[in-house]
Amino acid sequence: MSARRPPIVGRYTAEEVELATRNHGMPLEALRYDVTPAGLHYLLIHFDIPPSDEGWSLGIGGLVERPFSLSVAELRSEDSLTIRATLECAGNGRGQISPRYPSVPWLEEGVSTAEWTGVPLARLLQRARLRDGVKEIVFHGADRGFDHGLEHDFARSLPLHEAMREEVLVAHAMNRAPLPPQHGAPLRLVVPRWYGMASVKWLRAIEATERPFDGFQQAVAYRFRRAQGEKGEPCSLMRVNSLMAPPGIPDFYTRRRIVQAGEVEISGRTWSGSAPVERVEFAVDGKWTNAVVAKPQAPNAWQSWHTVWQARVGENELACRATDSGGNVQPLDPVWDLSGFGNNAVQRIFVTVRG
Ligand SMILES: Nc1nc2c(c(=O)[nH]1)N[C@H]1C(S)=C(S)[C@@H](COP(=O)(O)O)O[C@H]1N2
Ligand SMILES: [Mo]
Repeated sequence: MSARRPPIVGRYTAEEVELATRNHGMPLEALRYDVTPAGLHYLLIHFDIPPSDEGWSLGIGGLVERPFSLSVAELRSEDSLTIRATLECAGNGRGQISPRYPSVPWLEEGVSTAEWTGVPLARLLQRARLRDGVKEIVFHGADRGFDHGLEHDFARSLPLHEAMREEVLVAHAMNRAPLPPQHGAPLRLVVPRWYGMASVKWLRAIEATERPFDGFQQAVAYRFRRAQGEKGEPCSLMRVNSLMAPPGIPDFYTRRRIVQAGEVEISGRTWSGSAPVERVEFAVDGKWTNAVVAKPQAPNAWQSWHTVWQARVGENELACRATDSGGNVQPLDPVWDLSGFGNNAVQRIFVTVRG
């Protein structure tokens, strides 16, 4: 295996820019939609989008009594469930950390919400009859490439009890239309509440195992680490987070906001994988006040929040910060991570208020 890419400080590299153009984020004005229109949903594609040919089938095997496979048509004809779920990339916020890991340099736009339609994974696993001793379910994607010099298909696993959660879906539709190529056509896994890497796209095979999966994307990537060489903790549930839609109008190049003095409606979204969000605070130049947080619109989707800002002429820094019912609160500054995972530091927006 070749060495880890060393961290970088300063300007974004050509490689980071190329990754960022392939993997666009959600424009923050799209926080206005309960369900993100498919074309505005963020993207994270490690390798290439694989072709989804006519003969695609999904195999279910490994440590099971009755292995079987399903065509896409068969999967579509099953009773289905539609779940509204927020996905966020574990690397969201990486571009704000210094030194940063050379990868997709997300600032804060690697998050979106969609309606996913498909078959509960648990139903397929029950049909295959898991044998005693199964500990994990492994999901194999059809996309292949290299990382750290290691050639592999994108693959991830879930502990059995997570895989059996009723809202974990093998999805064939996004926002009531067939999955687009970039979001996993023809089939993908959707694991609500977990960071996005768990929701394996271009799903080809599901495998029950008795041993912890040691694939690259499980054992090497997607672990929180403070130092090189540490084994680290696996990324799982999304950390508590919030964003506001930038108010006013932007300057084209700097994206700095220009706002008219007076009452300004501020609104945004908030989410946490482990518990509903109870509180969102809004700050102007470091002075915090409580905003109004709406109840969850769906159990696995972001919540909306809003407040009114009395904007006076001048330069201001706006921020927002969420606390979930488990008492988890966003940090004021990024917490450093070797790979830039799990940065849920508060969002800051610089605004010029004019008279
Ligand atoms: N097969 C496969 N599945 C994948 C990925 C991938 O590169 N290949 N990227 C993962 C990551 S890191 C994220 S954040 C989500 C992004 O899903 P989206 O592109 O539909 O928003 O897909 C996950 N599933
Ligand atoms: Mo991701």
